[in-house]
Amino acid sequence: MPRNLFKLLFACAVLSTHLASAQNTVHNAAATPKKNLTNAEMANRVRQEFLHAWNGYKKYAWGHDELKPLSKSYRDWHSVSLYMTPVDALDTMVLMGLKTEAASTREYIVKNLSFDQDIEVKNFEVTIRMLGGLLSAYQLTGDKRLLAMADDLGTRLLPAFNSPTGMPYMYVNLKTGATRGAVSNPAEIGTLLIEFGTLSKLTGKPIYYEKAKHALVELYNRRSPIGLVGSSINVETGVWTDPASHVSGGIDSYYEYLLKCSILFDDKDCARMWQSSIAALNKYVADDTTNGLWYGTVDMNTGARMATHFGALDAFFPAVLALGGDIDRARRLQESSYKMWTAFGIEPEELDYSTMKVTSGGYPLRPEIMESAYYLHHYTNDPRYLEMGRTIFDSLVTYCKADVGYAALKNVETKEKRDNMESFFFAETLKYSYLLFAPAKTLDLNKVVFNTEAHPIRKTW
Ligand code: DMJ
Repeated sequence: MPRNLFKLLFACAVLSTHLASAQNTVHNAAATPKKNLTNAEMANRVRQEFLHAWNGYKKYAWGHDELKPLSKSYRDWHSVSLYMTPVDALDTMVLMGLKTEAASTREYIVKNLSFDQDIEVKNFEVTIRMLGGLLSAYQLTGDKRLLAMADDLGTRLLPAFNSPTGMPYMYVNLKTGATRGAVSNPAEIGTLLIEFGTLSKLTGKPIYYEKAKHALVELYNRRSPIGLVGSSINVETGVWTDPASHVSGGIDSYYEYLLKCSILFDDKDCARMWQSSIAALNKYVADDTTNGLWYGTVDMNTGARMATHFGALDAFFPAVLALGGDIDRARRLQESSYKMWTAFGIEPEELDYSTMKVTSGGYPLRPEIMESAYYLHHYTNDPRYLEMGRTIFDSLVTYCKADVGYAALKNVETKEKRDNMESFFFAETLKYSYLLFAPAKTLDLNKVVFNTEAHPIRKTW
């Protein structure tokens, strides 16, 4: 990096830290929607809001998994903390140029985080947040201690795959390897290969790739005759226990990883599985209505429509469609997601798109709609997606900003806040918001693949 540019970035980071320490000023300034900010000003605004949330976490929840922003306390997922927020947030800090903060957070994680704990963790959540976060931070910083920690974590998660089918159990104990949770779903079974595969490539240990790939193939092989998967499956018997097929939570990132693993690993099986899956989704699950394009719920065996529901989680799909080259459907679906957002001023967890009535009204600070705006802007350069990003970010600040950190909403119609700030707010929501407005050179989307928690992985093999 040229010296002057380095100095400039450093000066920006210092300036942002100073701005964030004057919390009240930042709060009041940012609460007013800013219509005419340049992209650079928007990126800086996102960075200030990151610091507002991060400083809240540091003050009231440091060393714990998450900040509880309203009660100004903290929440740990288990009996000991796994430093979920710092691990999830680290690569966002690096990308935002917050060098001092990133360096001290990295040091803290390396010195304090231990996976040698007698706790039962959710394989999927720990893989996408912790393994993904450690691997991406390793690639961005070159700090080999992070790779060693990822390797240790990967080894402790491997017993999850010891089911009769090879599809992983939901839970695994990090110390004993004991497993639990035979009834799982496509997202939890099929969203592991980016992380486990990358671990294999970076450590030279093939077992991680093999286990995660085998699980993905076993799942795909149980697709229905019309090419769809259901919502839940028993990993011991391989029998589906819920035939509802959609692209929402519980299935979503299974499809995402078929495509992304075909790109990241040049894996031809994944490419083939993606091609046949997207064809089935577009034939049966897509719902082209007078109210726009949506993806609803159908029976995996018959294709019969079961529900016309779409929600905040489904809003990741335009990004995947765009990455897969289907810009037309990506654009149309993003318009539907945006309609869902603007109908209430902020998006609900789920609505019925045939009536536009809310069926589940919370908003846990989800990133997916911003992720899709970022992908679509990258592929089309259309200012429409910057406009969307501005509106979405303005609503976030207006409705979710708390005195300390950011808070989820209990109900998007009343805008009542909930005492919760998930780590994905740092890993994803703020990262995609920043990248949408930051100069393209901050991170070249053509050169990385984001895991489903927005941790960018570079193909160095
Ligand atoms: C994240 O943990 C991941 O993006 C996951 O794939 C879906 N849910 C959350 C964010 O909404």
